[in-house]
Amino acid sequence: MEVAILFHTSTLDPAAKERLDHDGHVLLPGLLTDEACASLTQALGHIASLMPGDPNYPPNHYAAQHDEYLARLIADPQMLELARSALGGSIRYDHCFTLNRPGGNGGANWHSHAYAEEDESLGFMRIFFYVNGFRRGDGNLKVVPGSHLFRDAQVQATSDEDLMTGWMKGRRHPLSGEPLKIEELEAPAGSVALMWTHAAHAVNSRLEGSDTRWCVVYGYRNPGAASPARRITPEFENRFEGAQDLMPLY
Ligand SMILES: O=C(O)CCC(=O)C(=O)O
Ligand SMILES: [Fe+2]
Repeated sequence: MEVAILFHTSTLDPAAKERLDHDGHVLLPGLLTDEACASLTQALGHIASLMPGDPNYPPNHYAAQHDEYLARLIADPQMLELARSALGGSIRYDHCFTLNRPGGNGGANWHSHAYAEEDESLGFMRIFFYVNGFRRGDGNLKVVPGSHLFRDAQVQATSDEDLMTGWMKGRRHPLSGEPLKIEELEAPAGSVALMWTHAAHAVNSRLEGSDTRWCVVYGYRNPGAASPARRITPEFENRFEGAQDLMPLY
């Protein structure tokens, strides 16, 4: 299979890296090429057609194992360059989830994700492909800049108000000293978002009548700790060709 160029550029420039580390996320508008968007739309539609599937290995949580194009992206040289420009040289692949949200989808409550809470030298990066983007108020991602620096795997709230009166209350951005605040993102088609795993985030409902928001996330991390997010079957770990070094837990 011929795989087209994925990104227009695959290095995170110093300003983008600075924003990523300061805010916990960075949005890279229009990074995906049109060819990649076309292949991704097809692949994400393919995963949607396999749902719900095996409850133990649901296709959306093992997406790369169910689609050849998504599998190839795990070790795509541009993908690895982007992941390494955030994480440094030593990385492992962790998971590939589809996050397709059709019209009327309920979004996601506020949460963060776990990895190596006690060891700041170990990072976990999520790389989201927002193939057809999103507008504010319609399946958009929301974030709290600075929240990743608390390395709290337990952030939870069912509404913005809950988060503001709960987890956010009294907390300040550890670097700027400003009170934490919620930011609603907007992403044009072809956008990629990078996010450190401990960042507080949520997703607004997709409006009834909106088309499906096509999205896939790839997780990469520095090896060194157990990963509760990891979704790789033993068969895939052993048979994946071209990325053997990326697949082990440690
Ligand atoms: O659907 C999204 O945009 C983000 C979903 C999410 O919270 C995640 O994958 O960790
Ligand atoms: Fe999440």
